Amino acid sequence: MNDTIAAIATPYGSGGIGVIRISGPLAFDVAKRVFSRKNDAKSPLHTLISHRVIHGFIIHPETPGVLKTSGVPKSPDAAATLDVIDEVLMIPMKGPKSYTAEDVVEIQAHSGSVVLRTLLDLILLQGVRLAEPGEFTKRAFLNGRIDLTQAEAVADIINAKSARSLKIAASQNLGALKQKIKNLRERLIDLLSFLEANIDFPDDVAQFEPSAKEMAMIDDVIAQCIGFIQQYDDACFLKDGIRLTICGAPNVGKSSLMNQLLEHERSIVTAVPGTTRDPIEEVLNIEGIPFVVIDTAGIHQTDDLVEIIGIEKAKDHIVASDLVLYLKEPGSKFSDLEFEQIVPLGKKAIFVINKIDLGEDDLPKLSEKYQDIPTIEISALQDIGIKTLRQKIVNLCIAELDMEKSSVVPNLRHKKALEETVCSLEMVRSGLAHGQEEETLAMDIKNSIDSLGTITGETASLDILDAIFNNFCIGK
Ligand SMILES: Nc1nc2c(ncn2[C@@H]2O[C@H](COP(=O)(O)OP(=O)(O)O)[C@@H](O)[C@H]2O)c(=O)[nH]1
Ligand SMILES: [Mg+2]
Repeated sequence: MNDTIAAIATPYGSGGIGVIRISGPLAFDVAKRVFSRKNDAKSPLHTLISHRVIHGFIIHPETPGVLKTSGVPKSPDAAATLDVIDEVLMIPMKGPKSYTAEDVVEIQAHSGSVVLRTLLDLILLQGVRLAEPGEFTKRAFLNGRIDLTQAEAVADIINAKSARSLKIAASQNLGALKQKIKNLRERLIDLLSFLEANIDFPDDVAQFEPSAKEMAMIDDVIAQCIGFIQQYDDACFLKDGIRLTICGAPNVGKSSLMNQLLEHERSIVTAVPGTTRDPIEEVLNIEGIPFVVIDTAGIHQTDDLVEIIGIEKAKDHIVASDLVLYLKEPGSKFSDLEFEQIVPLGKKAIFVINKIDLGEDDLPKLSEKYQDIPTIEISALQDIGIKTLRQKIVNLCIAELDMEKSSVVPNLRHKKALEETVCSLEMVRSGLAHGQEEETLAMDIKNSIDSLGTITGETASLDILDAIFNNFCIGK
């Protein structure tokens, strides 16, 4: 934490601008050493004004003309010998008013792998260490500028696959979840302090008498934790993508539908049954909601070993998916037995009749038993009914979801901590009801406070921190 770190903060490859970020006590000194206001000589910066953009050049400090402050080369020829790496904009940010709360310098250079790498190498030569993945954000957390939920939100923003998941991440980044957890924790801390005062100084404070007020408070905290857990269950797919599997017999047009939904040729389509073997997965956005669409091998009886493996994989995907599109063609019959073998009971499904452009009247019909499953007629080939199908998919997936409520959506780690909190609070609840001794009550309350603290980071172990920050990219 005491050293200075640097990394390229923008993606690898060519682009308009690439950013190098430096953070730590040496950041300003290093910036002054490699930066020059002009390209004809070293025009050193004596002071850096925080949060003000400066235009200039990054020059290798070991360049002969640079090292000598007197006898500075004036001619264009001499300038050409200067080792100018790039023309840049530099933004110094004095801590704590920076991303990491340390002194930070961001250098906006041209984005190319060689120019950024050369710049970074030069900075690393000045006693600066290459940052580990997520280290800038980790420092922001360790320096108390953000809590753990906000750090996690940074990764969620970077990885957001849709407008809705971005909205959730952005609200968490602003501290929506942090604030809610903090409030719950403070209420429990108040109760704990009162209890502990009773234990330590029984004669000096009013006797602790568990009242309806304490009970109601515990009930309320439990209810709020359960509410958050519910929100995780309802909305976690908004973060990870709703899994949508396309299945059915060979040649019904599964791959054609996949391509039509994606609006590009992703799956191979041929008139030969058994074309698709390995499941094909792609991310798709419908109305800002992320889906993972999976095209699978046609399910039927076969002796072809490769197809058999593909069919097994298809079945696994169906089981793991949130929604199944079950395809049939006109002229075929719907069979309960066949359907049950493919789509497990209770799985959300849409019955899709494809190839209606063929003009065939003999359309398959769901049996009585499956009247709740919506049916839709399409032509994947001629783009008929695809818009309606998209709409149906979205409606089915988000029908039960209250979008406003889900602006605070815990992740799996938070959910586990919330479950532990509820567990400890249930013990407190029954302890209060049965007049349990104060020491035991205090311990259970303390456990619940600690569990909530792992969410925001107050009581998170090093393992948790490593697990979170190792998932970041370098430079974030
Ligand atoms: N007429 C018609 N043919 C289609 C339609 N969708 C797919 N096909 C054809 O059906 C054949 C099988 O399609 P494919 O997508 O590979 O089916 P899969 O085996 O279920 O993946 C190909 O010749 C497609 O051109 C459709 O809506 N109408
Ligand atoms: Mg196919």
